[in-house]
Amino acid sequence: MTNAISDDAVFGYARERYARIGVDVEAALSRLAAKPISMHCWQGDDVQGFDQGDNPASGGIMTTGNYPGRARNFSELTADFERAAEMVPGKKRVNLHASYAVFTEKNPWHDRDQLTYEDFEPWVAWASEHGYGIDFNPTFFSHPRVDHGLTVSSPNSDTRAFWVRHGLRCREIAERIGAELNDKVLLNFWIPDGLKDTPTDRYGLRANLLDSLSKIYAEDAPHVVDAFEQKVFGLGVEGFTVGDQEFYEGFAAKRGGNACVLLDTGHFNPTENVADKLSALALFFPYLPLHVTRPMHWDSDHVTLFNDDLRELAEEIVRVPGAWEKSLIGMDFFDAAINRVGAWAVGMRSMQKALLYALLQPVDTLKELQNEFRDTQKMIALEQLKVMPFDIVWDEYCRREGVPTDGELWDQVKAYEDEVLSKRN
Ligand code: RNT
Ligand code: ZN
Repeated sequence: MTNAISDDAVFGYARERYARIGVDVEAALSRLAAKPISMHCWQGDDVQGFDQGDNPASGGIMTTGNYPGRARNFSELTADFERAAEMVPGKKRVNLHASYAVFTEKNPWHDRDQLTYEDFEPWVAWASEHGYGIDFNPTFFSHPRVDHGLTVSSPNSDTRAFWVRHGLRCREIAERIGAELNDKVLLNFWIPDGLKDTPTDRYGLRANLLDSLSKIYAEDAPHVVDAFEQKVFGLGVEGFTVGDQEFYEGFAAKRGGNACVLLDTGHFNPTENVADKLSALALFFPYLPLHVTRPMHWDSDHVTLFNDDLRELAEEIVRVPGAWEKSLIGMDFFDAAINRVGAWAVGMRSMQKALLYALLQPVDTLKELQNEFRDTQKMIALEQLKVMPFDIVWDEYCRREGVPTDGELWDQVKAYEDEVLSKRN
């Protein structure tokens, strides 16, 4: 079937509609194409990693579902990642976890407190080849040395020391990756430490955490952005979380330099608005790292979708002065119940969509309406934005970026499933 109206003509119409409300579509498209989004390696293998055998993730998190085709090693995971990335417009980074150290015959397995840069060299070579920047995370979960749900905050000094060494090694590795790539690496600490039931000594555990972090962060690491990710609770540790928002904001603010807090959109109480937090943090911190996910009732890490929460987050990234540059956007979902490559693509594309939606707004006018107390007019303007011809601009962006439009996506996902994923068992 041939189209009665060319894609160019359709796009020209949409561009004109946006111009009439004061939005420069071309400027929005070029801005978006230059903003990297960090794609998490762990969607491809259900957060299992390579260092603990074939064991499901544990330590406060869980992946559910058993769709066929999980990536089982470095070559499968990188192949799947590439296939998903080819279906996502815009710039990509890769977000790695320490549990994805690549062990070979020449570089046999060693534990997490002994990791070195060499364990990640295959990732660095692969990422450089594809032009991806790298972000990094220590892995304080899915490991036998997690003791009663605790690592660096444990009352047991051996346990603490093991995990302090892990933190130190990861910071060295991140610093080296940044130096090799001449880039800044986001090093994000999510420490799941907590208790199943009501604590009787909160202070003691938090003092241990502070002592351990002080050791891990004693040195400067100029290529690293040091981020801390709090959480309300984890599975099996519902009673208490050692590293909460107050702890990490205090720690990061006091340390200064590149230290900051990372907001995971699934880690707050359900009625808290994560988007609302950006403008406050932007006034105090040099970076705004994010884990974008879709919680359902709990931190379920469903695939991120183009919904109201995501749009509001993207609007803050665009509206808060400096937040476009300060935001380090990373994705953090893992669904094992659907095609994992499709999940990756949809989640990443949703983030891109939300940023585009936010960029296609007359930001200065909207601010003026608020500041001049023209509230009814503001309401009408926001309602109009919801029905603008957004899909046409999105399709054009996909075409320019050489990736499938939404209408073409499933066929590509299905072809990879048939050719590659369905042959794994
Ligand atoms: C867990 C945190 C954490 C992990 C990843 C694997 O609740 O969100 O960021 O999901 O590091
Ligand atoms: Zn997270």
